[in-house]
Amino acid sequence: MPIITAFEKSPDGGKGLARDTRVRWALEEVGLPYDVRLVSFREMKEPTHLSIHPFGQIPTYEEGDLVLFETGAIILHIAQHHAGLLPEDANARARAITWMFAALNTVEPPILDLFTVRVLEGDKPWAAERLPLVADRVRNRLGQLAARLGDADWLDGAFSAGDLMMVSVLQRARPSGLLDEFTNLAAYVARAEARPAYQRAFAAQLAINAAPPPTS
Ligand code: GTB
Repeated sequence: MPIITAFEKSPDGGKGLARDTRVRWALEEVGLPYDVRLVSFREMKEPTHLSIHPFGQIPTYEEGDLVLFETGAIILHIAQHHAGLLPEDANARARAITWMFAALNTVEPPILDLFTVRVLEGDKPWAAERLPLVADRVRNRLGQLAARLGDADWLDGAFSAGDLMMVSVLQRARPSGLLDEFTNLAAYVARAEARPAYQRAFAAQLAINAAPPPTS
């Protein structure tokens, strides 16, 4: 059974925004049971964890001799070895993988910049000036994605790892209010979140993060 790592206590308090949720979701979609090893922020930076994740982050994925980090690589691995997340047709499969890369390389960076300026740099004197610039970059990207999605349920035919990754990335745009500016994208995310596999993944991370702290 694969083992993933996750925050002992996610800073989001169980909203599901930490990146173990997307790996849990992929595992649930393909029906693969998994174990979780929880790590503290201190443990993430210690040699044992650094030997499996060079950047001292979560999530990681261990399966026999195989050790992976980076959610893109982990979810691609899961999708390539288990039915349910990639189409059989070779071209359709390549397009689904393209959407995974698009989510990670083209859509996620401006959304993370927005999180940085809103949350991590919010007290800097220049934050108020920078915020609208970064927000407009997100708006531009979401507008392009919204135009492509149109009124389709998923990005390219049936639900795929490309949708799983795109939705996981879009969820980070929700707290700023920008996701809700695009009604078809907000509905796309809601549609994905209604999937039983997502619900199980969300509940599993919530059970850890909403639990009271240990008393000893
Ligand atoms: N590119 C890597 C991947 O996709 O796997 C990024 C991994 C990553 O950023 N991991 C974060 C981490 O370990 C957790 S998910 N951070 C600790 C560190 O770098 O020291 C990022 C995250 C954290 C918190 C929230 N939140 O509270 O809302 C959301 C997302």
